[in-house]
Amino acid sequence: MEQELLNLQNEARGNLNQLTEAGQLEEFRIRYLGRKGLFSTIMRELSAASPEERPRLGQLANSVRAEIEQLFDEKKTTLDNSSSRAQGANAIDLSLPGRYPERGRLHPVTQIMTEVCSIFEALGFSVAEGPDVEHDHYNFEALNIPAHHPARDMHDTFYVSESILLRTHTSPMQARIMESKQPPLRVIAPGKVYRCDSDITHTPMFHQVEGFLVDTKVSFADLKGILTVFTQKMFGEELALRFRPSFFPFTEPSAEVDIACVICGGKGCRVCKQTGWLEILGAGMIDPEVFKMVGYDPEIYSGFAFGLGIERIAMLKYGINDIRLYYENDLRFLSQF
Ligand code: 2NL
Repeated sequence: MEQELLNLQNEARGNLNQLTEAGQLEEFRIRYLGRKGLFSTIMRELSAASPEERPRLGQLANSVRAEIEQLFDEKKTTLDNSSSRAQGANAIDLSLPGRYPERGRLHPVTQIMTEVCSIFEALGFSVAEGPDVEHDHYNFEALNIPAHHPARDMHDTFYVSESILLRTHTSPMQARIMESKQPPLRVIAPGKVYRCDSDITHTPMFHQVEGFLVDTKVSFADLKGILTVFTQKMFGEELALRFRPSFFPFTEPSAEVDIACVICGGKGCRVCKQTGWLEILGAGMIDPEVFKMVGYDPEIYSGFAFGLGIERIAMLKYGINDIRLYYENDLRFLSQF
């Protein structure tokens, strides 16, 4: 047994010396030091040794095991160190292709906004931007919305103070322009607007483009012409269009403009609520009261105005069914546009 122990010691030393990778260590441990390993097998023979021999053999066995364990630990430390150093060197693999930062893109609302603006710019309109925080006068008064009009209800408007508010539409900008410039004018006002409302078709902040044209002898036919060109450029030349009578405080007569449903082509579906039509904008001839408010003579000038919601246009164009998706910042949604 003594010889066996010494042989095992020699063999283990030699084997351990030849190990070059951390991965081989476990194999060595199982073979020599494991519960069913060579060392344990020899130890089982200890019980067969004579009582006089047993203490000496036991001591020898313990010291052999201790030595193998110590050598094993030393080897493990060396190999672990060198393998982590090797990994460190490999952490930068110069042969790999570079990691490109993902290319960004414009938000779908910004894309549609830009598209709407460029269609009107091509028709001779200039673009005006103004403050989101407005005076009550420009948001309501100048647009012929009197003090007790439902649009002034606290539920719709975010008030900053009694007479300062977050604009509920972009038309205050148009009123500012009319007040400071003389016709002829063709202007669009894109931007953010705010209403205290939130569900699958409303967010408290959304985007509008409103526009107006003022000149002498502007007629409803001019309004129809401009808006027909716009909807055709936006949704396609073939699309049927209809002007439906409506009401806005700042225009008279007023109309809502529908396009044939882009989903079902006019047959009736869930998106158009079985009507075959989708409302895409509101418009009308500017009310003489508005002209008086901004100091234009309604006997000389006439004009039309229109307004559309960008989120809604993008929803119709892309078939999006929940407006809140625009503002959740989820790249799985946003990167589709
Ligand atoms: C709608 C309807 C509209 C305007 C907005 C406007 C009015 C004046 C001057 C300049 Cl007096 N702009 N805006 C006119 C008619 C309708 O919007 O349904 N918008 C989403």
